[in-house]
This record gives sequence, C-alpha cells and structure tokens, in this order.
Amino acid sequence: MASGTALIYDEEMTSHKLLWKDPICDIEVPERLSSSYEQLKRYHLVERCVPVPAREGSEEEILLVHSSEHLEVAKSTQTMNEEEMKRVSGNYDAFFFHPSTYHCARLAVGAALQLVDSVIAGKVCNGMALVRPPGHHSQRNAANGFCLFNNVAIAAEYAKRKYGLQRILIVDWDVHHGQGTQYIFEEDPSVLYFSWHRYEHQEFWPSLKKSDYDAVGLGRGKGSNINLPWNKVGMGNSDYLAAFFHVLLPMAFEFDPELVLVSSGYDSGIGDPEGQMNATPEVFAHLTHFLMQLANGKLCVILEGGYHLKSLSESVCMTVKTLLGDPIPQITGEMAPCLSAIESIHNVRAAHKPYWKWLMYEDTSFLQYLSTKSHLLEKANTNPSTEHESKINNTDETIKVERFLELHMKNILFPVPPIKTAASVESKTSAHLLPVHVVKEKDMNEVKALVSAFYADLVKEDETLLSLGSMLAVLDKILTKQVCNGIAESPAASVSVAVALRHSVRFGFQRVLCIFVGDMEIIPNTEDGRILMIHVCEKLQSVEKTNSKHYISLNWKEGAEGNDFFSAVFGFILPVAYSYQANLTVIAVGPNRSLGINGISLLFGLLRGLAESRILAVIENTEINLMQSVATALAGNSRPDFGVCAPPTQEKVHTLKILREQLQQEWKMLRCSVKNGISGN
Ligand code: Q9C
Ligand code: ZN
Repeated sequence: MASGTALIYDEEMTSHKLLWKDPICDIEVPERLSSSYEQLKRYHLVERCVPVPAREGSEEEILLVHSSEHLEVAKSTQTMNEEEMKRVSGNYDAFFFHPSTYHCARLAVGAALQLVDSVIAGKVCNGMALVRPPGHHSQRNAANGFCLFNNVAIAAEYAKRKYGLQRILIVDWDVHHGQGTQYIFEEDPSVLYFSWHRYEHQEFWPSLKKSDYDAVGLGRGKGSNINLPWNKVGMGNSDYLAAFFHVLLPMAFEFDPELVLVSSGYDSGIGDPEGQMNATPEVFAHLTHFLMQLANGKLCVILEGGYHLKSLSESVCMTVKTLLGDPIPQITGEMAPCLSAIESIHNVRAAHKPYWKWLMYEDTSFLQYLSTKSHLLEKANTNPSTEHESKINNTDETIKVERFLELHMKNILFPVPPIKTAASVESKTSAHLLPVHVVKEKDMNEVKALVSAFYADLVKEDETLLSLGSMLAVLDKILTKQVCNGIAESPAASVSVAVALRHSVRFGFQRVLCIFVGDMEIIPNTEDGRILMIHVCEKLQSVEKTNSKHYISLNWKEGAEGNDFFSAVFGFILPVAYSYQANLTVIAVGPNRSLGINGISLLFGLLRGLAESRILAVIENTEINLMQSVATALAGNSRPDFGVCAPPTQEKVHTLKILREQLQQEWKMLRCSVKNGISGN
C-alpha cells in the first residue's frame, strides 16, 4: 500500500503573465502560484510532501486531446512580438499569450502527468500539482477561459493509454463549468466527469445550454457527464456537502474509479471575485477527504482557478493537509442547504435516474424552479459565520474577506495531535498495524466510582469492569486531545458505549454522535440532546423504543451481493451527522451486527471527517478481523477496502425515504428534494 503525498511546484510557471491591459484576464496572475506555495511553506506542509519535479509534456501527449492545428498555433506564439500575440489572443474567449506561455502550458501538462505517474507507480498515494495556465476550459482546438491545454483531460487520457485504466473519475470543483473537459469526454463512458458551477440560469459565463443538469453525456457516454448548475451566488459549505452526499459520492461509489483526478479550482471559495460563493477553506478538506475514500486513495489534485489570493492559498493548504492525512477541521456555520441548491440537486438526480442503479427507485420528477426566477445577484443562504454582506466594491470586499480569513484560520487550525491511536487491545490483534499506545488500566476503584454514578447495576462482573477501565483510559486520551482516536475492546459493547457517552458529556462535550451497529442491550438516555444515537440493526429492537428525537433506528441488513450500505451512509448517516456537528464520534459494534466488515470500514473512513477526526471505536472482543480493519481505517495512512458496491433494493430505498421525510425538518442536510418539509427553510 503506497503512502505519501506528492507536491509539484515549479517557479517557471509564474513567468506566464498578461503584458497589456485586459480587465477580463487580469485576475489570472503569477502570484496565484507563488502565494499558495509560500503559505504551504508557512504551515510546514512542503517539507512533509514528496517533491516531484515538473517536466514539459511532449507534443505527442498534448495531441492525446488537442488538434495539431491548436498545438501549432500555441507553438508559434513563442517568437511573436506583443502586437502579434495580442492579435492571436483575441481569437479566443478570455485568453492571453506571453512569450513563455507555450513553455508554461507544457510544464502544466507535464506536471499533471508526473503526478499521475507517481500515484499509479505507487511512489506516493496521492498528491497535488500547482500549475499555470489552468486547463479545464481548453478544448480540442481552442484556448478558452485562461486555459491553453487541458491538463486534467490529457492526464486522464494518458492514464487510460499508458496504464490501461478503464474507469477514471474527474471531479471539477472549480466554480466555472469545465466545458472543455465535458466536450472531450462526453461520448466516453470510461471517464466520469462531475462539475458544479455558477450558472444563474445560463446568465453566467460561459453561458452555455450544455452546462445545465440535462447534459448527461452522449451516445455510449450517456450518464457519465454530471452537471450541477448553481443558480444563485452565495452557495456555501452546506450546499457543497449536500451536493457530494446526494449526487457525486453515490455515483462515484457505484462507478468505482481506478483513479480520481480533481480539477481543483478554488474560485468556488469565499471572497473569489468570479465565483461570489461563500464556502470557507475547510470545506475543501472535507471534499478532499471524501474523494480519498475512492480508488484505493489514488487521488491527483491539479490546480485550476482561484483568484482571491488569501482564500486560494488557505484552501490549497487545507487540501494538502488532508492529503497528508491530518485530522479534518470542523465545518462551522449552519448546516442546511438553501432552496436553490436543493432544486439543482433534485434536478440532476432526476436527469441521471435512467443511468444509475442507486437512483433507480428514488422518486424524482423535474422541478420547475420554486426559488424565484429574479435571482441575479440574489444570495443563497448566507452563512452567518462568514459575515458576508453585499458588495460595496471589489477591493473592499477582497480586503474584508482577507481579514475574515486571517482570523478564521486561526480559529480552525487547532493544535493537532498527529493521528495517533490509543488502544485497549493487546498486540496480538492490531498493535503491529499502527502506532498504538497501550493504555494502563485505570485504577479499579476510580472506575467503580465513576460507573456507580450512572450504570452501577449493569456492571457487576469483573471482566466488564476491567474492560470499562481500559475503555475509559483510551477515552480520556481522546478527550484530553493526547491522541486523535482510539479503539476499546469490550465483552459488552452496549455497556461500554453507555458509559463512554455519559463520561464524555460529563467531561464537557456538548454533542456526541454514536453509531451503534448490532444488538444494544441498553439504550442510553439521549433526551438532553447531548448524545445523538443512530442504531443500525437488522430488526427493530425489542427494547422499549425511546421517543427521543436523538435516538434514530436504521434497519439495515447488508446485502449478500455486495456493499449496499454506501447508499445509507451518503443518503442518511452523513447528512444527519453533519447536521448535528458532533465534537466526538463513537462507533460501536455489538453482537449480531447486520453489516459486514466492508460496510463498517466505510463508516469509519467517512466519519473521520467529523468532530475534528476524534473517534472512539468500541468493538466486541470476539471480533479480531474487524478490529484489524478498524485499526487500519483509523490510522489514516492507508485506505480500507470497502468491497464491491451493490445498489440498494427498492425496500431499502423506501426505508431511507421514510426516514428522510420524518427527519429532514430536524436534520436539514437530509434535504435533497423540494417536495417535502421544505417550507420552513
Ligand atoms: N465576459 C478559470 O477559472 N471570464 N477560468 C470571462 C467574459 C473568464 C475562468 C468573462 C473566466 C475564466 C480556470
Ligand atoms: Zn474557474
């Protein structure tokens, strides 16, 4: 299993610059690259990455995607004078040539290919390439939107040819539609292209009908082009997360890519003059973390746009930090997608229903826009934490966001315990897999005193007491931030969990999320809202059901044909979990678990995105194999195997639908359709 993160940066690519006045192109400046790299150095991230040199992409490589005419025009600009360059630039929509442009664009292509080579050869697990000029608007025969050669498209084609890859996912989170990439792959079912973009009902550049949700691909490629248009500005963290949960991630898991490429534009971040969106840098940590769960972690992130230098560089740092496996910062602000975002999400699901098995039983029909059509420059939900107010002028806005981010990043860059796992288990199970701090059992009397306060009658047996002692020792290490996560083995998971939850709340944690898989002897009291329990079990428990809205029972038995649990994780568990904003996650596995090891590993992998990656695992002591794969998942330096994904049955889709309808008023990230319970938004 490969480990390590590649970083590609070459100062040469800062030599491409605008030589004349052009108000459209003047935001694509060399400082975009240099200031991002400086910020990476300041956070000591550069020294933690594997440096990989850029190289020039060859003519043959450029011709994988582009016409020879296009290549020749680009080549010919190297020796032109300013007058001639200006004239050639004018042939394209939003592009400028500099004598070094051709060289830089070849370096940008080569950087993307070097990254693909490093990841596929297993030199590193993932990586990022900081490149200019960007690529995703560039088409077979044309430069466009600051892009000369389509770096990411060439990288995908190269990976197909050189390594015989059959399924590549391209995620384009730049705020513009990568129409160039769409055109190149729209008939190709082996490349799944996802793009969200500012659209405003076709008012926003490049103003194409083909950027709308109903452009799903052509011919054999039908279903492999996913467009999610944003029809309002001001989209924020929760809109982006909702798009991942309800559109991209389930498709990506069904597609099962062998490699993931990101067209990584940060003009979708707060403060960007082009995007005018509201998402804060830490959302990119979450997006990156989700994509790291695919393709065995083989993830290549390649820079596209991003024009607010501070927002851009902080977002780049969040991405690289996450690639390195650091804990994920918590998302701040209200967790609810806005009506306009939900409409777009709903519509793209409807458009793709014929092509995706997981959508087969979802009931979707196209929506007429409920959110007002007089939308221009009207804001979507405004994230209160971002203090984002209406524009006064560009400079004021830019400086304001700079100040906001200066403070904001200090608040979220918590002192990080590097990922360390405390364990109450002996070396025979998992200690050899990860740096384990074997914890001494707590003094028995101390434990007894602690436990007698709440569950005295349940813990008479010595074995249980002993295991509670070591569980609490592990938990204390997490609560006091000495380690990031921990594993406790227990002869009675539900007792351990009940004690762990109470203890965490008494320690001062405001919101603790617990996912309990299997039979639960005792259901902890969740009435004060400080604990949210999601109980995954085969059938409804015989235990008297609480009517607390913080106890949710999810009946789910993993299918025999493969891992169908992903649809429940994206369609239900993650949305609820992100809505709740827990500061600690407890994942427990009791007797008669209805999920296989793959499903449980998926849960661990994905829930690392929450609660600053603080997770306590409580596992029945008979589960040696499970313990090992959980230990691997928690270590964060290698990806657990989730097995083959299978689509959910009609019955299961129905189960999720009922739960969503019941709960989306309370847990707003569940909303992906405008039909139900939306009026109060
Ligand atoms: N009226 C990237 O972010 N704007 N390119 C043109 C014409 C061009 C953005 C406006 C924006 C290009 C890679
Ligand atoms: Zn862009």
